[in-house]
Amino acid sequence: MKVTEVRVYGKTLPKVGDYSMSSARVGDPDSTIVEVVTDTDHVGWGEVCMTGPMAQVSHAASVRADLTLAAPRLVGLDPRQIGVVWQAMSAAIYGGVAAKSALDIACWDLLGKATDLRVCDLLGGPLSNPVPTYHVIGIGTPEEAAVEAIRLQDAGHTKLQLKAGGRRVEADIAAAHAVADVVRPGTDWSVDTNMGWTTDQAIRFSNACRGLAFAMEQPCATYADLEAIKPSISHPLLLDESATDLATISRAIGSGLANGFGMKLTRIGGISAMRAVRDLCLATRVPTSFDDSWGGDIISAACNHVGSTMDPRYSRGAWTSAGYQQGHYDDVNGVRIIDGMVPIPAGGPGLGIVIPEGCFGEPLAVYAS
Ligand code: 0XW
Ligand code: MG
Repeated sequence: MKVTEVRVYGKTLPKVGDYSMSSARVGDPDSTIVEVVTDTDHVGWGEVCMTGPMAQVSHAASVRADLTLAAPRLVGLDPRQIGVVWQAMSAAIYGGVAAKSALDIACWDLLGKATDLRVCDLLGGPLSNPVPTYHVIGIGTPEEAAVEAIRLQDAGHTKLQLKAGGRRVEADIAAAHAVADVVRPGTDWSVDTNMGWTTDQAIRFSNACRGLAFAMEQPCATYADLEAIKPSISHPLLLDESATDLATISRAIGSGLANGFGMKLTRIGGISAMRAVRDLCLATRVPTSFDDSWGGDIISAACNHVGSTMDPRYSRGAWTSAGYQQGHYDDVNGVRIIDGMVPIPAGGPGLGIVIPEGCFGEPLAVYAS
């Protein structure tokens, strides 16, 4: 099997409802999809989609620019040899990990199709199906947060994330107490500011919410900030945006800084890197989620497949933006949240997602020999 062509598409994902984080109110994200075509007529699909230029370091234009360097390197390679693919991509561009991650995901899709195995089977087999996910409560009033927490738990969600930051910390404190009053036994929850607080605000927040059973996700912007607040907070600390690579993740575990992670596949290297994070977190019994910033059925399926193979005791869930947007690429097998859980897509080997002809219109770019 050899790659003959790589096609890059853009797809706007119309959002449903409000989705606010400390740094941005999410609009209609612009997703980048890659189609890797082979000489055996197998096709692999990958995707990367940022919520916008905040709070990720990449965005649609930067990803597509990075693909101009990384994508041509796949032409002529055997996509099943994913280590060889990474070597070739990284010889073309040192950074560009989000673009490389999308191509990595397409190669795993192809490996599955070539072996007639689902991605989860290639990763050791599913330990969960359906796979737990978590749902976000956006930034709002205490009453709004409590009402949404009740609605989500009534819908079967047992993992919640309350967004905070970008306003007076007293408002975040009030919202957290309001959610705490309605969280039911068995519901795990976290408060995530997407780097939005100063160290002072994070410490004040934790002190004012002492005894409330949530974890704090990425309360401040930098790894050093998180180290600075760690001795002064009374809540478990989850790293998200600071968990930029396996070395940093390993250091955060080894030092005891991290009590868990909010991981994004395309921030660290796609399915290949997320498999390594899964194994490290399993070995050290540090829970992690299996997320990405945003996206359609392809990236949601990739997160779901990897998340399904994690020991459930250490899975914080595989997030999908499916609950916040209209439609699917694959109307039959697309990623759906059912009672707070996400079934593994059943459309066949690889990611299990079947992309209809013309789904993404004309490609933005085509790379061929
Ligand atoms: C909840 N997410 C995975 C989706 C949004 O991009 C934000 C992100 C997070 O955990 O920060
Ligand atoms: Mg987060």
